[in-house]
Amino acid sequence: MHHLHHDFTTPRDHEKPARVNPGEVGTVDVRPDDPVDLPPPGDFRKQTGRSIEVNIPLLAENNRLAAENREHFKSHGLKVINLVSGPGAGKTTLLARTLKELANSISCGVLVGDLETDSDAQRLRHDAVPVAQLTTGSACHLDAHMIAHGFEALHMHNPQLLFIENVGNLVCPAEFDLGETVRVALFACTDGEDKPLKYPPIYRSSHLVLMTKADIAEACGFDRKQARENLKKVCPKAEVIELSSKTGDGFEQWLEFIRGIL
Ligand SMILES: Nc1nc2c(ncn2[C@@H]2O[C@H](COP(=O)(O)OP(=O)(O)OP(=O)(O)O)[C@@H](O)[C@H]2O)c(=O)[nH]1
Ligand SMILES: [Zn+2]
Ligand SMILES: [Zn+2]
Repeated sequence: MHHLHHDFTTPRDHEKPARVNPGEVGTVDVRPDDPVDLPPPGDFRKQTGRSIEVNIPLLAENNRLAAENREHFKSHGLKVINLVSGPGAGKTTLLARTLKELANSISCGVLVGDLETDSDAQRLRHDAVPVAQLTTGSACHLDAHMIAHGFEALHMHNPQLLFIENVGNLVCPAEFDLGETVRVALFACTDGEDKPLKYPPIYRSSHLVLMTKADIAEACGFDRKQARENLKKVCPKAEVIELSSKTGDGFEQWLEFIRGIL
């Protein structure tokens, strides 16, 4: 069941996001107008009843907006990749390298979500690509409403591909459809082989799993056979690609996957 800080995310409709051009990095503040504070320790029992009440309409509303996004993207011929993982699995590093490989031949845009800072957006700066940082404040995931605002800010001309880097979180992003074409989960060898078994929904809801940081798998004592078996149990249909954003190993397969959805 979802917790209290998911109460409501209302991007500030009155604040028109600044227009972000290729080569620029913009920030779109999508934090709720009325953020709900986390309850102090020991106080959570008082709060749980409320979180259960708000959860159902919240997700239903998100699903409705996600369907709208999907229609909208489709009418533009735009494909959308939603990257999800726990914190630090390598989403930004992967994206930076991916943009270097693709951005001069494919018209790309990027939305990147974090609670605070635009440091990921700055790392993704690219001459040919508009990049907007979505700062969520307390929200531990992106939702469909935030994506609609962010996409508006990007003002993409003849866009072909939108990358979304979700907030680093192995739990909540699984439940929030953004209207994406495909969802891609990153599973770093530094995460440990057991993560698919412990956090099934994020992997189960993904079309592709990227086993990242392959260059340091050995040093981590990562058992890739076990990891693949665990993924098979949880998401038997998902494609799995092992890669490294440092060395570029496995990247051809990943780029092939992307070209395959365009
Ligand atoms: N060795 C190695 N390190 C990597 C690789 N990809 C990312 N890293 C490192 O892992 C750390 C986290 O990478 P990020 O790309 O910031 O991860 P992230 O998923 O975007 O993190 P959040 O946005 O905070 O959730 C950084 O120190 C990266 O340099 C890789 O393929 N190999
Ligand atoms: Zn990142
Ligand atoms: Zn949460």
